[in-house]
Amino acid sequence: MNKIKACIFDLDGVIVDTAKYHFKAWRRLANELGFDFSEEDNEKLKGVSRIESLQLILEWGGKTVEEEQIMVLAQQKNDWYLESIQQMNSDEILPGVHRFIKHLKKKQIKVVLGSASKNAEFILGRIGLLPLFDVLIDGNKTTKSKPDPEVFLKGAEAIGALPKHCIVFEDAEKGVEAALKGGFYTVGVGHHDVLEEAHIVIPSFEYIDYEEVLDALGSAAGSLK
Ligand code: B16
Ligand code: MG
Repeated sequence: MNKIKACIFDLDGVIVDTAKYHFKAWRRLANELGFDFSEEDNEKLKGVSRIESLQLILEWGGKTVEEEQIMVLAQQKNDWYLESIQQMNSDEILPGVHRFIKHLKKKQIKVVLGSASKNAEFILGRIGLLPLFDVLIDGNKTTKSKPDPEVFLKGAEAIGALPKHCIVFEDAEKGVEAALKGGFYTVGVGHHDVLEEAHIVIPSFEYIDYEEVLDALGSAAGSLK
């Protein structure tokens, strides 16, 4: 296996579980517009940008709104979302993530964020992980949504590494697709049935260490061209 120079982490669903806060805010918006949507539907919003999420939700509710209303509704949702993440703290870091990232730092592997969220820096600050990241690529620095690989390619470029020397950790199907398209070693974090395209899938970071990930990737993906 090639020498790995960086690990690129998605945020929501990999480092923290903010999906529940997104769901609460989107559902409140949908309810105000006179319809509801399920937690199952919410799954389809993982890794999807704010505006595209809104467009999907409006579609599910059979609503059409004026173009200028789109930004107003997205802003309203974000205000509610921001309210609920104000008090986030390090208790919300998903199990094993902090240990895993600290180990990468010791090994001098670069730690990069590759997230669709425009609130990523704020969240990393709240949970105390911001100082551990070498580079942040988030929704403010990208123009194309996953499954486009832009967010991960920009992350690799920022540290001067080729995709084949980076590992991407992703919890969303579209994120896994993006990482594979970009030519990265790809680790799905979560359920195998949703993430089966990834080179390997881990349920979480709780019982796994970096060397085990490398071994598993070496057997599953070998050397990436
Ligand atoms: P914001 P990720 C994504 O983050 C979320 O999974 C997705 O549900 C959200 O709509 C998107 O960020 C945009 O977030 O409204 O905070 O800009 O999984 O790519 O880290
Ligand atoms: Mg995610």
